Amino acid sequence: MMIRYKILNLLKEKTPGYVSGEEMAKMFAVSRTAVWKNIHALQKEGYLIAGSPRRGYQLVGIPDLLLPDELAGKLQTKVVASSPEKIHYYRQIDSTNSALKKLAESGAPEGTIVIAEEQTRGRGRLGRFWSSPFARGIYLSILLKPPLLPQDAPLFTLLAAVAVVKSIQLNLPHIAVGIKWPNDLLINNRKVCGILTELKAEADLLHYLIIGIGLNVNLQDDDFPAVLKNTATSLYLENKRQSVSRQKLTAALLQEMDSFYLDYLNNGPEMVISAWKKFNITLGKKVTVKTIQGSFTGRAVALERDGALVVEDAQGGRKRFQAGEVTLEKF
Ligand code: BT5
Repeated sequence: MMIRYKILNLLKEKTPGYVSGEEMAKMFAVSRTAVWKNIHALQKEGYLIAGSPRRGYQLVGIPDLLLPDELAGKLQTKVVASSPEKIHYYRQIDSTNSALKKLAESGAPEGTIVIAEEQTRGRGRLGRFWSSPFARGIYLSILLKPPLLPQDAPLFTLLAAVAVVKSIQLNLPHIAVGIKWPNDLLINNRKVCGILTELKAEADLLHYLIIGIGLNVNLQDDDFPAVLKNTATSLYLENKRQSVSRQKLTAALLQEMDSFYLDYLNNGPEMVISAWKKFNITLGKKVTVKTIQGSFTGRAVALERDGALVVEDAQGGRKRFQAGEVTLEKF
């Protein structure tokens, strides 16, 4: 373990007490300057560490940042973020999906994740943006390499959606989150989470999938750009303006992703599909699906095993969609 984290663990153990620089230097067989430098590095990561010339150092606060050391300690996953090396953490990045793509291209193992406190170019589908203010939301991407055909990949957007809903339920059981096919999570009809699944594949071979999740956790009114004021929400706003622990929620989300994924590998898509059906707010509704080929209005009647949505028009004609933009129509 890096000296930095040894120091951190020691400070945690002794909280609210002090540990002197000299004691740490002896304990870890380094110079006092090295101790000071490592304390400084921890402070830069966001840990609040007070220093007193006579008594030493004291850990005063752990920030609600998604620091790998804090996350790794909360996880018991088999694939997703299953070792500290698989967690790539940035305070700021253009897009976690783009960063993970680079890692995937250089051979990163399955379960590697990229997580950031802030994205400067967070992406939605079709070149749209994802607003990602610092330390307010969860912006993370997960690399998976399931043995399946490229055309089965859309199911993974649904898998991520149910994992997010479950993790919210575990932390905020009173909040009702609904899934709008294929990739939106809504609370009271406002978007709280979006999912962007990207892949690299040949005709009949999937190389890898990158699942990007953007979840509005502690965003307050002013954190949203004006264009989203009437369409977006956050868990904070829906939770009587009480903050939610991003660390706990992220850990729960990674844990749920891992267990749904393992279940998928062992037993097929049934569990994902039945969880999706339970939380969805799309089936049975009148919908308009827009795709590049045009738009189609009808009733959403079924979800297929690969995640495709089946819509039936007034004449009984059925159409199957693997992707698209859904508007829920009022009856
Ligand atoms: C999505 O696209 O909903 C997928 C969003 C995925 C974001 C994650 S964050 C981590 C990872 N790294 C990335 O770069 N991306 C992923 P779409 O269905 O196309 O919706 C995009 C639309 O949602 C935008 O055009 C806005 O209208 C709206 N939007 C943007 N930011 C939002 C936010 N924070 N909350 C709610 N709505 C938002």
